[in-house]
Amino acid sequence: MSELPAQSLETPAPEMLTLALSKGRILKDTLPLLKAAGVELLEDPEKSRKLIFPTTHPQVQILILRASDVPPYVEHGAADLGVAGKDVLMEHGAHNVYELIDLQIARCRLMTAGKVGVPLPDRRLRIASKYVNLTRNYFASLGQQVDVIKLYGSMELAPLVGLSDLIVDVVDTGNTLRANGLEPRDEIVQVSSRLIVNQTSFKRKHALLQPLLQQLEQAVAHASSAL
Ligand code: PRT
Ligand code: MG
Repeated sequence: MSELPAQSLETPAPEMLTLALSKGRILKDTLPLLKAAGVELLEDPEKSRKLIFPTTHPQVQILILRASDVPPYVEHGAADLGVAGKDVLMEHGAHNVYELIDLQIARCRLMTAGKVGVPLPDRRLRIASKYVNLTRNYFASLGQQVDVIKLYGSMELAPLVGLSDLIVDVVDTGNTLRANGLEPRDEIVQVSSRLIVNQTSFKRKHALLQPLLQQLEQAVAHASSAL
């Protein structure tokens, strides 16, 4: 009788939770909340070229992605959880995910903006944005057909050089708009970052997720009561 391979006698690998985050403000503001839930990074992603990071929690690992790539990773189950701005979620359309917790971090406002003091022309408007779906939906909700021009950055330049009449972008202090001779016009939506979870992971990994979600919710409540 042949012996069982040693491997099969070992306990199965523990179930893992994979959380997708983006560098910058989301990472910075999410870390204290994770810490309160017993999850700390062992290495600073801002100083590393790695993309997968283990944590002090043996069953939690963190992926570092571009902000706009977080929803597709969670949607397709490559990450169980993710943190993404409401702007990014509205643009992507949150398929196959639950938006579980408003983490109340990375707050800003999604706005239209145009050149200071310049009225809108009496023709079909041209709007430049990286949020093309969101922009189209917003103007459609006002009954306005517009031409949307997709840009990947430096939106503020578009009205200055006549590429567009308005831009749609997120605004925090308004300094970037002011520095470029632009002014905020209409607020589309207030933005904060949300914890999203893949729907299948939510069911399959419920036991592992539940305590983490509870601690995160408490940390958010504690952080906002301290404001
Ligand atoms: O930078 P990258 O192209 O990789 O992606 P990203 O810009 O989407 O990521 P990141 O990390 O810059 O932003 C992540 C999320 O933070 C966004 O999806 C928002 O939900 C949220 N957030 C909060 C902001 C801001 N505040 C913000 N001020 N995202 C971007 N900005 C930028 C804005 O685009 C503009 O260029 O900051 C500038 C305006 O700031 P003020 O203070 O001058 O108004
Ligand atoms: Mg950015």
